[in-house]
Amino acid sequence: MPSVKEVTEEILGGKGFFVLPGLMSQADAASARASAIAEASAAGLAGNSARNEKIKHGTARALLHQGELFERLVQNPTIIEIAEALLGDDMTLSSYSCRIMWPGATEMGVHVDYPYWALPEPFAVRPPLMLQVIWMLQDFTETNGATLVAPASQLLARRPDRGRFKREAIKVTGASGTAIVSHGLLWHDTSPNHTDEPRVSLLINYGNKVIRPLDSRIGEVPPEVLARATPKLRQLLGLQFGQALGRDLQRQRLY
Ligand SMILES: O=C(O)CCC(=O)C(=O)O
Repeated sequence: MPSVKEVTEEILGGKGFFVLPGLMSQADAASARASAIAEASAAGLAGNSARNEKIKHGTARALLHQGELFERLVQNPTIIEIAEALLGDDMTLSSYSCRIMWPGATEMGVHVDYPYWALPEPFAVRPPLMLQVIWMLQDFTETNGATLVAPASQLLARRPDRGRFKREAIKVTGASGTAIVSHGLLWHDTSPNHTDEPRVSLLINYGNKVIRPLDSRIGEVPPEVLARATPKLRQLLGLQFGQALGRDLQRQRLY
């Protein structure tokens, strides 16, 4: 296991991403995958806009309404350590969903992550505003829609250029339970799913606390989830924003 420093340095000043195998058990990955497929199937082709219908991508959201497994997965201690080293120990959860690439799914389109796509350029690599975690909920293979990344593209600190991405992108394959952690500025995409099984990723975006969460309803969880929430989960849900600001003010001796 690499040190947190090695991982964060690679994310900021190196390839922009790090692949961490075996951080989630295969049993947890399989359960999370089954829940996501069940939820998306119940909702039809989830998020069934014309565009999603065409590219055969679905999304399962509201994961914190779907049982304790998802509460545990979003607090993976290794990932939290990396996220806090990059974003501060008061960072929060910005979005939490599963991307389902049904058989025949095509690329979703190269992009940087929120909030960068919602901001005007120029962007800054430091301080990072967002860390994306792409969890492989089954093996990501050459043919089933594995994630594509352009190494070191975060250093360009600009919106993706499709031609350059095509030339430089590599496919990240790996075993179920692997996490890809990346800078929100890294250019990335999905590859086509040529198999007859859905490919599912668990997508987590952790953000600097001052960035409004992408999912504006991220803090709306069922009362029983709130009642059993750990301090870390409360932090992730943005419930400790006031205290975090208080610490910032104290550090600057403003009060
Ligand atoms: O599932 C993946 O491989 C990446 C998906 C992604 O980047 C996204 O939904 O923004």
